[in-house]
Amino acid sequence: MELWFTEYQTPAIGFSCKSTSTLRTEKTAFQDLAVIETEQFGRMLLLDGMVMTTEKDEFIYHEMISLVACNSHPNPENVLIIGGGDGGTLREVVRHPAVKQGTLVEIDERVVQAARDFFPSISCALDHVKSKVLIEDGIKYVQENENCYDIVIVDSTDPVGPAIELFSKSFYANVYKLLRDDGMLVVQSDSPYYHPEVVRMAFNGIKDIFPLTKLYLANIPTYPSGLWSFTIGSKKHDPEQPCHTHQQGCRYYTNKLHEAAFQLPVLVKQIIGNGE
Ligand code: AG3
Repeated sequence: MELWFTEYQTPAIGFSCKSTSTLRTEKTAFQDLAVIETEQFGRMLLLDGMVMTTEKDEFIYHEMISLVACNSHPNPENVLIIGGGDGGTLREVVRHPAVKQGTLVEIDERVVQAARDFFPSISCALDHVKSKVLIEDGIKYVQENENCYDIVIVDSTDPVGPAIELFSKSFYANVYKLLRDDGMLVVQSDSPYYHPEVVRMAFNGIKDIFPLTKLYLANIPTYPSGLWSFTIGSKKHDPEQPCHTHQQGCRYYTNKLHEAAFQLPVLVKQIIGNGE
């Protein structure tokens, strides 16, 4: 018998994968968590029925959410990741030669545990000497700290469930205070095809707080529509221009692609009002 998992990416479209086994299903204090084995993408982590990451294509998202900011900030010594409990973003951050410490603040300890149990290639840097892992509410964490990070990366789920507030203006304003004078904020800002309203909300929310705001894209096969957006708010440095050449070991990111990722199709420019 064939077993298939489907993420309903919108009420009108589903993305299905043939699954060979189910490794874990549980209700955590925050969400439904599942780990399944798929034929096409290897192991897949699901939260509330949405694909978070897979063994085969995780590198695209994790390199792109981490290295664009780390390579365009001249001195990215202290980097904070909100969410991202699987550890993939942290792995890319601590691999960067200029980073001295990567701090991960994940609200759901069970996500970290699932990553440790089933995704060794993604979670491998959770115990790295440059890593610090805190099981805490990221929203509270940004309220309570000030002026201490060079980069903040929000590696959240879509804006449903515990992540809704991570897309709010008050959250972005608290991140602004948490960043040093030349800091940068990066968020995953959803699919321009299926959720233009989320792209717009993230972009406009960040633009209201940060002097420089830019959107960039990556192709991620297991995320809705495959075309995924990220938004960067910067206090000073232009995120489009890499000043570090770090790209060793990458399978998606290159310095040239870094600049190209900011070249937006007309339909995406229209969503964010030309970015002006
Ligand atoms: N964070 C972004 C997941 C968004 C995917 N959305 C969806 N499948 N509807 C993933 C965490 C990876 N570290």
